[in-house]
Amino acid sequence: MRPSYHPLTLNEVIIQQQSAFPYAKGELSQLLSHIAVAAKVVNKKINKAGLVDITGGADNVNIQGEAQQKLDIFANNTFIASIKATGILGGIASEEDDEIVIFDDDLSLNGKYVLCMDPLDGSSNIDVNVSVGTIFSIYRRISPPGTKVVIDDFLQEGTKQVAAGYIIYGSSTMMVYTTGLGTTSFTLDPSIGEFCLTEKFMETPEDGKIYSINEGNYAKFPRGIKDYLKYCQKVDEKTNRPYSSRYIGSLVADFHRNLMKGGIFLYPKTESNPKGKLRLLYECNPIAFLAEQAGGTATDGDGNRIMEIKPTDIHQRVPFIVGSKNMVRKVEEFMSKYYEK
Ligand code: P6P
Repeated sequence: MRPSYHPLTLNEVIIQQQSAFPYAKGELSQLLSHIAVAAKVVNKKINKAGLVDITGGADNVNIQGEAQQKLDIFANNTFIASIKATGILGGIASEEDDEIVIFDDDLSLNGKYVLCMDPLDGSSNIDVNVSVGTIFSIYRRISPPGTKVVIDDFLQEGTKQVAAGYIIYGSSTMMVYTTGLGTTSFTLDPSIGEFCLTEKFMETPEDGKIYSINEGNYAKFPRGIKDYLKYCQKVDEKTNRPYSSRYIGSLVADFHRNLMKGGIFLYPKTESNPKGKLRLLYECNPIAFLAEQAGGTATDGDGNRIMEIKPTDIHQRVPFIVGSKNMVRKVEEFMSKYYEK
């Protein structure tokens, strides 16, 4: 009989789900457990960020042209080291590395999986103590085991993901992941150093009252997005519109709130950025997988399901609309009036 104070840990839940998982002989479970270990190491560093010289820029710039924060580099190195140690992965595509990182040791050459990750998303918020996150996505490789992984192993549609998740370093540190058997959340209990089960089979409300978008870009939004925002802000004769605008500028934090409460996150295309800002492989696809597994939807605003977009580049950007099913549908309704015919 389990003592009532001891909730199920991440490892226990993974093993439970493992038995229902078609083809993982423990590798996937081991991989998720190693991701959790790296997350604890990064979490510890983030929690002390204000006290040690680890915040602020690292005086260089990543492929996105964004100033790399010291914690970005620390997180990237920590996740790569921890995941490589499993020997299960053939390589990694990371926001912080221009090219794919190939693991060519004997063990990893036979690794069955590849991983895409944003090691510390929203890192520009670190210095102002706003929640940040790690986002990851796992695929089975398509190139033959025993060889080095190749770029095509990473350029798979999001529907091919075998697992995806994020860690949110917020008022508490949580891991939310899916292996296609629903979306499950865990909360780190620092007193025992374990991620403990919080919610299984999360369900995001079909409707919500929150919209999350950087309205500073309003002038450059497509007509359909402007129409949707006016719809949200319009005061209805009978009742005030119930919508609230909530935007923290950290994808994981904005998405996590909307996943729990219902809502929509939008990073649409603009005249100056027709592909939007967010990256398909290690931001949009994993978040889309989690959203869909919780009953939500994710599109590019032009009627295309995010997880069906065929990637052409590991750092490819796509417009991103994700959240409560009926809210995404409403955006698509407004946008469809102006689809290029
Ligand atoms: P903007 C953080 O840099 C990030 O990649 C996401 O976490 C976040 O949703 C978005 O960019 C914020 O972008 O242009 O609104 O500052």
